[in-house]
Amino acid sequence: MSVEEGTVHHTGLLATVRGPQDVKRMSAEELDVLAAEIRDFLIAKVSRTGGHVGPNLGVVELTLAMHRVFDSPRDRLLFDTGHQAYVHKILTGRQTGFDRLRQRGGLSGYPSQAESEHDLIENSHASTALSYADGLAKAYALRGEQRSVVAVVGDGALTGGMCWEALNNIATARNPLVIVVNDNGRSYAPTIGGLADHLSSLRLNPGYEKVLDTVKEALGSTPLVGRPMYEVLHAVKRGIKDAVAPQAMFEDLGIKYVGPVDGHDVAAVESALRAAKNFGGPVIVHAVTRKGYGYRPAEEDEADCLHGPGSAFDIETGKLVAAPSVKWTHVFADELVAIADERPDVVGITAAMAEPTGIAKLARKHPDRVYDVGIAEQHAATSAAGLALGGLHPVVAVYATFLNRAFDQVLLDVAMHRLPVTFVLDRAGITGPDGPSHYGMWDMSVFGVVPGLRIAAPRDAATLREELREAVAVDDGPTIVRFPTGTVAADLPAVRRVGTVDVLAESARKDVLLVAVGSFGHLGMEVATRVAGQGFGVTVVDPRWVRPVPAELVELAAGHRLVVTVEDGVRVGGVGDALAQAMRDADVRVPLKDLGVPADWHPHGTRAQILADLGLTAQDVARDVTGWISRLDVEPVEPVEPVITADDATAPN
Ligand SMILES: Cc1ncc(C[n+]2csc(CCOP(=O)(O)OP(=O)(O)O)c2C)c(N)n1
Repeated sequence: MSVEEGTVHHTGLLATVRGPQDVKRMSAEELDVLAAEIRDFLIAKVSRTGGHVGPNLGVVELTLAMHRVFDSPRDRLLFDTGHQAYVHKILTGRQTGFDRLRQRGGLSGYPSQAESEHDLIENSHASTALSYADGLAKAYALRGEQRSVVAVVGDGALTGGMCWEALNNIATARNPLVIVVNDNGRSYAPTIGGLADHLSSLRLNPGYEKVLDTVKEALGSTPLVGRPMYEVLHAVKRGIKDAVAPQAMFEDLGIKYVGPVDGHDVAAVESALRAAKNFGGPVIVHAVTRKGYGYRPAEEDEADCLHGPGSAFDIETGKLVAAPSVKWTHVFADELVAIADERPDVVGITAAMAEPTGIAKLARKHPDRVYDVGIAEQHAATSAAGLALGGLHPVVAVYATFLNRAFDQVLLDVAMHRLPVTFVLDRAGITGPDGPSHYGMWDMSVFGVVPGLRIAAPRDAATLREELREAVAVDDGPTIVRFPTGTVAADLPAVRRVGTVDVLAESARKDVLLVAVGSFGHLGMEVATRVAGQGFGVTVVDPRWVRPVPAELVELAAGHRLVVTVEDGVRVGGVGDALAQAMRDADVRVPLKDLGVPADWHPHGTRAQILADLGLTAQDVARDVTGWISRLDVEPVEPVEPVITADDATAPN
């Protein structure tokens, strides 16, 4: 029932729900009211914190039905990606947590074992739930435990290869397992690909309503107790086959198919789930839902049905409350279009994230030169290799955390073939409210080991444009350009350039070489001023290209008494580690301290909060640097030396 229809008389039912057992007791009428109250609750809470509002509005009835049919936590409910588990959280005793959703110390935006025994997998990278389910079902079978395993997977996540690897195994293992396909036709944007076409042919077929009726009749009129499931399924199958034959694909795989069911009809979903539960083998329940259901701004949002506003939004309009600002993504998107206008060989690839990565801008200008491959980062990398072999220069735009998936493809399919593919990693480093799985903090370490791969970390809009151009000019191997989330840093001009390295500030005295990676340029400047205040001379450099380590960086290091690196990535194998190795190789015996992100699971919070927790603020770094240089028995000078910056160098006399 739609919130906006205003027809629901709220009774405070939601407040009485402390666990799944309270939902099991409710009548059909009460469930309607509860669904409406959940929608109101979601909209009210998420509009204050930001979060995945659209996907969760779409799974209200689905989740209610799941908790009525199965006994969580004994039965295992797995949510693929996990961004659509808010309703599950609401029904499992976590309503009060929503005031601090995605905030530091507050409720996670994804399932979390620490929060509840009802949460098992914390994946948040798409397309994994079916593999978890396969393993769980095998484990319960081997241990002789009677527990149901239920995995909810979106049509978007189904475009990921892991799902198909899992289905292949699930079909062979034949263990009882329920796969709920939450088919809303969307990833962020409409889901692409052959599978999506197949599902949507079913949804859009004029016979769909008829099919739904047939299914409802078949399921509704069939006494489920005492009647073999296959008869039910066959009845359903016959009904559907007459209309659109949607089940062929799954049944060809050897997995029973129930559906399509109206995913906003609790009773219909419940019947299908009960039937599936009792079948005793793998079953797919195909539920058709609407993303953002019951909330007009989400339903009408063409871009992504309010998939996941990052911060507070206005309930009336669905628009973000925060004033718009120029993001790193926008700078990339504009420059890519400019480059593509000049270079017909430049094409774009996105893994189901055209708008969030900015590649949509290129798609609007040159629609035939952008490929949305679905949530398939591995395929994106090797398909890019194919495009490059075919004479093009692909730009693959992904969030940094998601390229981890494609390590082997980048290594062997792209780099070993010395192919000119540029990977643009948005949301690199500490990102914030999405928590540990979304931090793009591994890229410089993981991809740093790939032979012939060059990595750039721009510090501001000007260097992002410049380094992107340098990257697409490379024609003998892959490149990565990585930048963080949020508003782009103000341009920070260099005093001079040494090789590829920008010197951002320097003083006559060469005590400390501070290597500020990427967006830490501004932090480096502030550190230099603070440390100069203590009487030590600091040279701040931005290497621009961090892999391979620029030779000039090693030479600069040799001219100082201490080298300090600061980076927005894991320390192990990071820029600091790489520079230390290069210095050892060159017999440069200047001590080096590397600051960065410890290889650990860092909780969610704002980017600023997490960086502060890690001691990556100008104040903390300045204190560290001053302590380290003092301990090297370097005497400070009085009076304090001024730091020379580009502003000074260009200031009129
Ligand atoms: C490997 C990976 N790539 C990209 C994403 C980003 N992402 C989060 S949700 C989503 C769309 C999921 O669509 P679907 O599974 O249909 O769920 P819906 O949001 O439509 O309910 C994407 C692309 C991700 N979580 N994991």
